[in-house]
Amino acid sequence: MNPNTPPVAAPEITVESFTRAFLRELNFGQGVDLDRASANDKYLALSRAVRHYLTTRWLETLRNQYRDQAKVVAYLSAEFLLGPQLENALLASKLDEVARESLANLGLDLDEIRAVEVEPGLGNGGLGRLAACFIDSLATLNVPSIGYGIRYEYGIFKQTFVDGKQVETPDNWLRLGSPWEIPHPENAVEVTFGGRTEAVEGADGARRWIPDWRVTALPYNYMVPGYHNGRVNTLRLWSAKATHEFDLQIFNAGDYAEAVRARTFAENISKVLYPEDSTPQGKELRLQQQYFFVAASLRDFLENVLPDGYDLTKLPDRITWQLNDTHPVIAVPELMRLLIDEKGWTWDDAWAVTQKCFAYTCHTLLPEALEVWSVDLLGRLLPRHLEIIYRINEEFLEVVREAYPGDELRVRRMSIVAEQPERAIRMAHLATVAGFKVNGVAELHSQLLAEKVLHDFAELWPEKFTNVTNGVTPRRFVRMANPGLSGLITEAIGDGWVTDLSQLSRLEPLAEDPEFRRRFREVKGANKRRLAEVLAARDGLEIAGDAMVDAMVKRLHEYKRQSLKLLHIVSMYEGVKSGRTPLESITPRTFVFGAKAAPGYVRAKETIALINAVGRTINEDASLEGRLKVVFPPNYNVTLAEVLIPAADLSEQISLAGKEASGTGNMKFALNGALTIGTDDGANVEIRQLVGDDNFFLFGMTEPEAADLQAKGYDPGAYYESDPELKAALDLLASGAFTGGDKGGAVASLFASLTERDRFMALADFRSYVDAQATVEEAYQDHEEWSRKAILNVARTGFFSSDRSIQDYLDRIWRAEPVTQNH
Ligand code: B1H
Repeated sequence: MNPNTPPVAAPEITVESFTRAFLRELNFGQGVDLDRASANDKYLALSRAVRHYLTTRWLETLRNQYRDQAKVVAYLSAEFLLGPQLENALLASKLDEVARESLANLGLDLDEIRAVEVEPGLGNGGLGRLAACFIDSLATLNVPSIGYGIRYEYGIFKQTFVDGKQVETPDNWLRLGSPWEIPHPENAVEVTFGGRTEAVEGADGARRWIPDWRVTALPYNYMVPGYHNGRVNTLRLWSAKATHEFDLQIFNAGDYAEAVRARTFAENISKVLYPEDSTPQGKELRLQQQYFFVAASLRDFLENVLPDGYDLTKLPDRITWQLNDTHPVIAVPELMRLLIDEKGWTWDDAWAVTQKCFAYTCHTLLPEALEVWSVDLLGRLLPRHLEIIYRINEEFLEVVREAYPGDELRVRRMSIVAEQPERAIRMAHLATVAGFKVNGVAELHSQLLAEKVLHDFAELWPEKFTNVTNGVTPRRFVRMANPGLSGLITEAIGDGWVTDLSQLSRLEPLAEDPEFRRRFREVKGANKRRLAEVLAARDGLEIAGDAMVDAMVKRLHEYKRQSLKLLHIVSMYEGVKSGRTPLESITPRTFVFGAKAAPGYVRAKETIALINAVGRTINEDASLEGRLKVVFPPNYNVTLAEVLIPAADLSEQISLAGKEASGTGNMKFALNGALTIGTDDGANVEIRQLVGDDNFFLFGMTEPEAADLQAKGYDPGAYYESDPELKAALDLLASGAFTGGDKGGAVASLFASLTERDRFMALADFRSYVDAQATVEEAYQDHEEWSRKAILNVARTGFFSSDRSIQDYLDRIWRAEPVTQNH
């Protein structure tokens, strides 16, 4: 890039110029007149017009970045769950009002056009959404950074229900065109796979890798605008293309069909996101995806971001590669390979630099979620990397042996190479050995990481371990999702909170102001009516506009315990039906579920079917007079979250203590004025500490209590026998009352799992959960007091901004400086 290119002037922001820009895109970009334009035409034209306004800033950011050569944070993540882009771009570029007015002048409605957007679902859940919040905050905090990931052609599957059972269909999100991406074929790089290695004479550690197949990684750039600060960072997502070699083969080999098959094979790499949240499957294609995007990203940084001839011994001054879980950890041996085999460095020099370039974020505590690659597979796909990992391990184990002479048991525990049940590479160990920092995602999680999952490593290198509690972007999840509340807050304390969420604490005195509480309730009420409208239009679901909204939205997983929520609902229902609970005593409540199950996760799918079955029975039971309602809109995604969360009164965060690493939905709900009913798990612990015990409904075992019970031997039958309400609820479920008399299938299977061998001990927490729910009922009766608590939740949870998380990463891990844009 020529740094002397004169900057392009930013287009003027006026209603007239915006209208012209929009019409130009409609006429010349889409080739249609306004009267003939489809909704999608308008959406694409509007998006491109907005994009143009941001592009000037983008080019400027890139130019400054090149000039300043500042340290860059590269966030390597297999998932970025971005959510809809248009509104965020409008907000960041201050175009929201202008666009609305200019469209209105043309007789168009901005919200109608926005509704056309299909969100890029390039992530599974919390981990992918966290990456999206982080790049938003990095841009807003003026940190030079790049997100690197995969441009999956199909994102997370679309969920539908057929007879209440989950059915997955492909998410063809690119079908109608994606106005937010710009392909850069000139920056394509090749990534190779397979083959063998051979010796290179006289080299220290170097080997030659003779791969046997290759693909082209084609980058697509996405803009990541900071909020009102003139910075636009880049998210670079890679798409796999067959190389020209494949085309030549078509002619040379004469086997046309085989050549086309090979093309398809290569392009499969970025075809689809693996829909597993928390439980990675050791599939070959997944390892291909991981190496594909990581190899392309490292090469891109070294060749396109660094200036020609950059002295790579200074690499740690220019970059931190943040590893979002173990998915990109193959980057470690890849950097070693580049330095040793391609640049001719010695092993020791390469290792010295590599160790300073990577930091690792762990997102889990579940042993089954820790990624492991069989040596057989890794050696077949990446033979050179396997050799490098072996040598890293050898040298590492020497360090261990030196620190703990004679402790071979420890050596085996810590080894990067597992021997049982098959020889395999433990990616979390590799990341911990190579990373200069390892962090968990909430206080409790980081503590348990150091005490349990990575205990030996924390003992050896205590200074390596740190915590960065997760956060969420206040732009998307408050400012955009909840315009009513945002207006109320801004009126009270000004709009500085959007980029400094700690200012929400200034709302605290207003919790005591009856007028403010009234207006707060008014906003909540309007948000509920908006939710009711969306659910009616989207799914034909009907909910009351004024009932308590009790929401449990997150991936379906046993450890999150949707089944415990279900038992509570069944128990309430059973109470009314058996006459134990007078109907009039029940506060009208709408239970809202949102959850996708991994397609191969049978128990999770059975739970979905049962929730739908119970919901149907309750919703159709006229004797309840509509006081209880259960809705499960299919295909919960970011778009729906933005409507649901602002409408919620109660946030369900009920995982078994010690299992949920952090949670981020919990933060979004609290910030939007829902009270939490939750266990002492993940970031719930910090939420409760901040909002105070009076404003949080705590229940269940603590982590040490749960660990204790597990160790002593958990006997669910004892709970079933000794708690008549629990027994009645379980028996009602087992009787087939919700499943048309069917006592087998999902009913029998869930019953057995809860009463015989539940790893997540739902029955042990049932009593305390149901009691806490009774407290909720009581508290909700007192509207004034409930609003007070809800406002205090908002005022006291400013800590959970992802801006704060990013500042913590900067202080504790990256040591990179923000670079101010002159705008
Ligand atoms: C989280 C994952 C995850 N932890 C494997 N681990 C995946 C693991 O494709 N896979 O194989 C995908 C995702 N996701 C979540 O991360 C935690 O469960 C949450 O507690 C946490 O809030 C979130 C962000 O840190």
